[in-house]
Amino acid sequence: MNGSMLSLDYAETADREDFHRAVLAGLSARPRAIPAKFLYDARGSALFDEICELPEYYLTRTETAILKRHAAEIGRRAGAGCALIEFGSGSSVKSRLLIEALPELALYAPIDISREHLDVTAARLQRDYPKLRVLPVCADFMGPVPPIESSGRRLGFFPGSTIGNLTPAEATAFLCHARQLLGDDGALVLGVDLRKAPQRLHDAYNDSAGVTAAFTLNLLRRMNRELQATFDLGGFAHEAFYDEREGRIEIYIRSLREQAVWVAGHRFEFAAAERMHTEYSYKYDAADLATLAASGGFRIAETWTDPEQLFAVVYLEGVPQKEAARPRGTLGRA
Ligand code: AVJ
Repeated sequence: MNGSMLSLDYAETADREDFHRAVLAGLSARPRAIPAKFLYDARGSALFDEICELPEYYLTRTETAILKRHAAEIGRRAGAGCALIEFGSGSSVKSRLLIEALPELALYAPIDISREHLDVTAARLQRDYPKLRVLPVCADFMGPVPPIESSGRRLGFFPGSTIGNLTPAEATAFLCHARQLLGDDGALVLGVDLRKAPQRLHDAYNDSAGVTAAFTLNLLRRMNRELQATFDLGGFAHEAFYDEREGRIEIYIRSLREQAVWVAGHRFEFAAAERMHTEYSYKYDAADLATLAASGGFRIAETWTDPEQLFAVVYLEGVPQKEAARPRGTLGRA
């Protein structure tokens, strides 16, 4: 990593101990569930990059096309000298589009839970943009983030429909948190997958090459490796379906038979056909989006979509505090 690059670290929220704790809690809960953020170890991140290239997985290429088409407009809206803060940056491919479109960008601060991914990506960006101040922040963007020093207006970037992994309550909590971090004059560029024909959604999470299945089941491999677990990879299957009423894809790991597994010295029994939840992927429509934005103290300044209306990139502006609806749960409850 670049020796001169400063970085901020809140990694205690993102390490092996956190995984250990979450897995034991998740396997003891009913129904069983493991948080989606743990899908992204080195192999999981590589498999996700592969998913993004699949013919069925339209999300990444559609969002990239929207960003390309409207990057200059985003740059004009944000204005000169702002600081770009990315939530869950992964390999930062899309960030380059904004970095190049934002005039006199003062800072690029990618926040990511995966230390290796973050360091590699930040070093590469620093090399490609030697004059840009790059400040990698290792943290879970849902939790506390160390103070980031920057001048100018703050522009948040949360692409990829990562917000789709969050339940509505979690998405609201995220937006409130982002709103605080970005400040009163802050803005947020948010990528969201839209509601569409169920078959199209089903195919995107059940690709014919089996990459999505490998991505989901990698969680078992990770437990075997990091938590001395004894999962038989052939004894479980990936399952993904679209629940139209809820407007979300649900993803599970299903046990193919009755079996017992050891994880970090604890024994867990799985009934035949019992499933373990790994992900939600919420799909939005215009009304959902407006409600979501307002619940987090933002208003929608602009919505850009592709011609097929598969995906949306929205530009959210912070609603000045006095006008803002208070975050849910703080009113009338004290
Ligand atoms: C990274 C959360 C946007 O929900 O589409 C893709 C993750 N899981 N295929 C999504 C995912 C299975 C992805 N997000």
